[in-house]
Amino acid sequence: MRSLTTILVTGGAGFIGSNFIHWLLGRADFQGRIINLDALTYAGNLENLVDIEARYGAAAEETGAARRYFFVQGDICDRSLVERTFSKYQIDTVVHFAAESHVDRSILGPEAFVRTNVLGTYTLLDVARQAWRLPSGAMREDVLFHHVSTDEVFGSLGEEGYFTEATPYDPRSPYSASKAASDHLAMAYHHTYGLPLTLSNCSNNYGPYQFPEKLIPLMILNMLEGKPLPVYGDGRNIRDWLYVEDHNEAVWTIMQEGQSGRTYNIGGENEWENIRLLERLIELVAEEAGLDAARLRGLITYVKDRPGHDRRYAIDCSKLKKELGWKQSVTFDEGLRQTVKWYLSNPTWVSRVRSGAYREWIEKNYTSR
Ligand code: NAD
Ligand code: TDX
Repeated sequence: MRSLTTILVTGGAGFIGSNFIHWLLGRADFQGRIINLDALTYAGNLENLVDIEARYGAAAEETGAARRYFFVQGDICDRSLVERTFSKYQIDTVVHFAAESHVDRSILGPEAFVRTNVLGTYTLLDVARQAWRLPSGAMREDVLFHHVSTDEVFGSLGEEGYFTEATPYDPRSPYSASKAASDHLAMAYHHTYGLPLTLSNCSNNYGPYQFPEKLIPLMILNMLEGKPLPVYGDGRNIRDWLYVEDHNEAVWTIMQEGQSGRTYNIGGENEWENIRLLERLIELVAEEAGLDAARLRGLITYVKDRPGHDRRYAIDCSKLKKELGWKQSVTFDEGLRQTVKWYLSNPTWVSRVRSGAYREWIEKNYTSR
């Protein structure tokens, strides 16, 4: 029986990780503790977690409640820090989100991707293997390492077909190659050392707190600022979109009930050509922000294609649905509208993230370490 009570969340200050922490601590049936280990790269933002810190962090102790949220600033490649964190908090579960995650950056500078995604994942796996070994040499059975990965490891689809758990890996960008390597290491630690481990490969996420270098938040903010909307190539590449809360619910379902040593595909069953998605987003932003849709459409600018740009991703997630009973709960229209509203109602977050000024804000406002 998995313990799932003292959870090391890596990359918890990023987009999906911070949504995961909100989502899990908001569940009445989870009474455990979360330790968020994050290096606070450009993509990590503690402002995403201010309410969590206030409610479950050091401030909670002052009111006599048990502290359930801890933040550790550090690099997953730093072995001694990872070891200290395991030992100090007696970690029984890891959910590993930390990564360099943006394909365009991986094309410009692959080294950080190899370092964090490959070496960082190796470091976490190896520390977990040592920390969770019993004096008898056997591995504890109440522990779990959940490795979060992407559909991009499978490569690119043509007009037909879907990625299943049996699709051979065929990564085509430095980002997806580094994630593929991390997936192989994770599975190797399960097979070789018996590390209790589950792995998920998810399609494109969207929702609050996403750094505005990714398609949806970039386009929303550029519309609000009247800037060009850069569409790569012919705009007809296809992505399968999933609301971030649905991803997190799937991850938690797998952590609770997934079989150790198995991988699970998570997807939206919601394929959109980039240009069609942009047209829908324009309608929503125009409605929600009171802007003129025709003027926004005039901002669409076709630009040079991303090198090695994968044509189509589409996930077959029937195994997760059938075996573990998960399903998507947020429609694309609802999720996109909620996302647009979130960016509209958080102008301060947006301006700090756009200017990089949130770091000064953290220094001034964030006291608990
Ligand atoms: P993100 O870039 O928003 O956040 C990454 C977080 O990891 C940041 O908080 C950053 O500070 C932290 N980090 C980076 N390097 C680190 C290091 N060396 N040590 C410690 N922390 C470090 O990423 P995201 O979009 O939230 O993605 C999270 C995970 O989900 C990644 O593993 C990604 O591959 C995977 N994924 C993302 C998507 C998506 O659409 N965003 C889809 C499928 C899978
Ligand atoms: O300005 C843009 N113009 C554009 O046409 C950007 C930023 C993107 N695009 C296109 C490229 C892709 O076809 O939009 C699509 C989505 O691009 P991204 O948001 O960069 O996502 P993608 O490359 O599909 O990867 C995402 O999904 C899988 C995440 O960034 C990964 O972390 C995740 O693993």
